[in-house]
Amino acid sequence: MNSVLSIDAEPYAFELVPEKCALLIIDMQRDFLEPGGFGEMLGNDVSQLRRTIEPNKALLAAFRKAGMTVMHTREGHRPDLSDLPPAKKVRGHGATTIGDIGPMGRILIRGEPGQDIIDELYPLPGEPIIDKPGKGAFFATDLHAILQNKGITQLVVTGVTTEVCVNTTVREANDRGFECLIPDDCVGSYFPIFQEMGLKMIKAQGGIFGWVTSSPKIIAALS
Ligand code: TIU
Repeated sequence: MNSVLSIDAEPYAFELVPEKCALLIIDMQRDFLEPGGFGEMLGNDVSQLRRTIEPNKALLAAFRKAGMTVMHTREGHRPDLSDLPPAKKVRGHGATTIGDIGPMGRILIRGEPGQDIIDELYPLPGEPIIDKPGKGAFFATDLHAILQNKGITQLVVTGVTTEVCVNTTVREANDRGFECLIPDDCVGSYFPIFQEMGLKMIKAQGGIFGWVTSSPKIIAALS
């Protein structure tokens, strides 16, 4: 029988089954997090995201040590932009948009340095990387198929940004029957109010989309 680890969480304890639970790290990409990247070029305060790096490192190490499933996502598009909706390309009316040359290569294009995952959290061989064209990790990807084939029914979701790609992915996962646990110190937003509200939206109404905890509680349970 599978063991169950009870994790203190809001709105109530999360019953984590290690064999059925994966860590899904969303979009910890250089262009979103590194000083001098596209995120900072747009005027964002990357320190709001960078505070999640160390907690994610510790949580990732704990999942790897426990032999549990770890998966990573990257937001990005094909170099020919054939999977980039015109509406996404022009959104914001910026001078520099997706596909243009940015500070670390073409912005959000697969294979470019800025689109890749930061060194601190770089995937190990065998850890699936999901390249996603949307904000949610399920849209137009093979994430659902891979999770089903691995027998995964629970997700610990971390990464950036809390209110955009993390929230969208948690909602997609919830609708597909996955139970989602979000450690608040491992998700980040450029905007403190969105960080707070993005987490509140998940755990409100009896955990309408999922549960919120902090990474030390997960790590303690796994060790
Ligand atoms: N990964 C992710 O959240 N992509 C974004 O575009 N986020 C913003 O907050 N802009």
